[in-house]
Amino acid sequence: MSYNFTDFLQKKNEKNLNEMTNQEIYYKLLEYVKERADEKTPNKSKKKIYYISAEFLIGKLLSNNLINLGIYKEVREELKAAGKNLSHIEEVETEPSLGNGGLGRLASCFVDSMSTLGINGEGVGLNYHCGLFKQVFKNNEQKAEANYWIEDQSWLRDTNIGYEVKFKNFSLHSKLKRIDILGYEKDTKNYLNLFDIESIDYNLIENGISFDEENIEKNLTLFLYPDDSTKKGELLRIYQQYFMVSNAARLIIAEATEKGSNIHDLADYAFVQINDTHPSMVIPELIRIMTEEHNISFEEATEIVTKMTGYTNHTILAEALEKWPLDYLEEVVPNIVEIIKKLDKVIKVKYSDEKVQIIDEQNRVHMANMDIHFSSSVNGVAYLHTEILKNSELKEFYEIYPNKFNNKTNGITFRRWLESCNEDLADYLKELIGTGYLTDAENLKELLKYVDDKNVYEKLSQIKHENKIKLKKYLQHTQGIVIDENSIIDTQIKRFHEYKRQQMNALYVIKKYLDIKNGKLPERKITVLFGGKAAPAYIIAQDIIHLILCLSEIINNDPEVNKYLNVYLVENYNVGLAEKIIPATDISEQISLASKEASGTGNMKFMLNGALTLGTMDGANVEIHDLVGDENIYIFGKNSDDIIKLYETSGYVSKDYYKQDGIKEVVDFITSDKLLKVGNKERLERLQNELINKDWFMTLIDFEDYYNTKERMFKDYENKDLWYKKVINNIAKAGFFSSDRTIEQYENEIWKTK
Ligand code: Z15
Repeated sequence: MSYNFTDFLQKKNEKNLNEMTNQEIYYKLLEYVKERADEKTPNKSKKKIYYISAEFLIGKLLSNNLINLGIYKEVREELKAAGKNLSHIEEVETEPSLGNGGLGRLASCFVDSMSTLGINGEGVGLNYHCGLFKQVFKNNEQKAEANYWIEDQSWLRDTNIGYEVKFKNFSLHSKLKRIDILGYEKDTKNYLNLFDIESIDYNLIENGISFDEENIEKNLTLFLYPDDSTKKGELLRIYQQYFMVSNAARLIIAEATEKGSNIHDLADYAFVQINDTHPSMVIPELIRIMTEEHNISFEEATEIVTKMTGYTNHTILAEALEKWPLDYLEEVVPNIVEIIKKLDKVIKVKYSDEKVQIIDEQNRVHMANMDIHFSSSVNGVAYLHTEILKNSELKEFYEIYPNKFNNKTNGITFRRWLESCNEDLADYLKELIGTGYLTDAENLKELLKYVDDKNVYEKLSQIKHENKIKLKKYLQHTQGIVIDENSIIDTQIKRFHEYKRQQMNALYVIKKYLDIKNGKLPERKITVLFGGKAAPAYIIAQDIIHLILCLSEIINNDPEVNKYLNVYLVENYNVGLAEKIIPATDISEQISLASKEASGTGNMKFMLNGALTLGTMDGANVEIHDLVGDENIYIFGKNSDDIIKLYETSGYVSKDYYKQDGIKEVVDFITSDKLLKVGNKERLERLQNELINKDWFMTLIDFEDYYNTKERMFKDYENKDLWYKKVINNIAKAGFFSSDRTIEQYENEIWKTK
């Protein structure tokens, strides 16, 4: 049988475990896991999936790999016997933040599920040397620092695979690095393929995350773009995208040829899933290679590529849909501009509607439009989102291609988001219903036989309490924050964006503060936790962070208030922090303006870990509501039809809401003396002005309902039986949100590798 970690150390003539530092042990575990991963064989099938994505927010890999190898507990016991603590060793690992948020984390859950299901499907992306910036707070503001993650030893493996990528003014040689993606207790594995350039120049970094943007040959993979949703037409991004897809196209063709493809039949060997528009240039690039190098006609190449690609849309925010000026593309990759123009002609001949054109009247290339015309599948990421795409945002396309449109509601991997992050809950669930839920998540429904069992309520509440204590210790140790484990924990963790409405939660905090000052005291102490980064170029998002940090300073230091209310914004929110915060949370804030959050995936993680959702009818919240029923979720606010109508008629005037009793005093507080004393006048005034005179994401329209619904939640929390009955219902129904289910749907309805 296989050898354990101690055997491995002996074989390598290492010191005894008890003589090693945590750091040394971490690096030896890394080697050991890699050796164990070598025993697995890559999945095989004629057709292979290439999930191309500019982001893979993989998070730390040690514990996940140990779990997937089925040796987590065994290793922990070996370490324990030598007086070592696995959770301290996990702290040594640097987190690879190769993604901004939901889209990147989704890609990582998907590669985990593809491996677990034994699907021959791999990720393809870029090996950024600095991941998403490290967030630090100074003077109640966010500062961005470079975030290196690659060390001499890491999960990356070198390969001798590399290709030449031609840009207008120079060529670059790539080299492929790989990370093993182990399925849960499988003998097979897949790779995450991350392309890199041959030499990176760290000296190009100037200050924080600013760097010399000229020297593309030395900086192409230096940084992950920090903009989530608001994309500016920067050349470097085009360089990155083309580098990624040109390498992907080469890899696809090489692997297919190896298996016997004559390229005319490439669609039998490969399917490309395009994750948002960032990899869209793969379409013209594949057509280019086929026509220029394989003697295939433009018509045939187009047909093949259309058959072998699918596009996933992740947003309806217009500003997030990439539109590259033709000049920019001309300057970077003239070779594919020719192809794009030809594709555009094909469409112009067929359709006169300006909305469906690839190149618009201002000579901008609409990447999504190209994807929709020249791929065989277009999917949204939650039921409501796909409906909005079909019926409003992409209506004109839906009329042309009704059969291309389909929905794939997002999911999360339960191995990381339950088994690994909430071991006590996972173990307890196993006691109640066995281990089946780990590979067939629908088994969680068996929990329903315990909905009325008070012993189960008691145990679940104990586990939550323990998780709060663990979070408290961790935050105290790493950030100097001391949370109260006896308080109700109310959490909003996600990127800062106006549509996600952290500002509405901040207004709630102000109202609660004023309530307390006026003698209206909560029954139990409330801890409001925020976490998230704001794109450095997104001023209002920075202002919202500033407001929260100022509120936190005032409230946590006010002895009249801090007995009842604490507010914290954790620094440098990332996957690792999410894994600690989610299991300790009671209230999951999912309060985006209806119609704006495509899906959300944090909502699913909280539900699975025994928090109740306070949310709008948006994204996947709608499906959570359908599954658990009205009585097990707290829904408030206007619905998406109302909101879409308001936008169409310009019917929302924030000032009308501002003037109302109960709202005015709260908004006015943003520029009160109290706040100005700790804050920056310009930022606070700008934010207040935005709320009163613009409020594009309609914070004020939902504020009253939000406040009242939250109050009802606090009241219900005091009735433990009532609360935990809802919690059990949520966990039991969370099976639908396993990314295994999502990937099975992609496989059965789009990819068809089997
Ligand atoms: C991103 O993380 C998402 C959409 C985008 O257009 C970009 Cl650029 C980044 C998110 C959505 O906002 C979120 O609702 C969704 O759950 C996630 O993608 C995964 O689909």
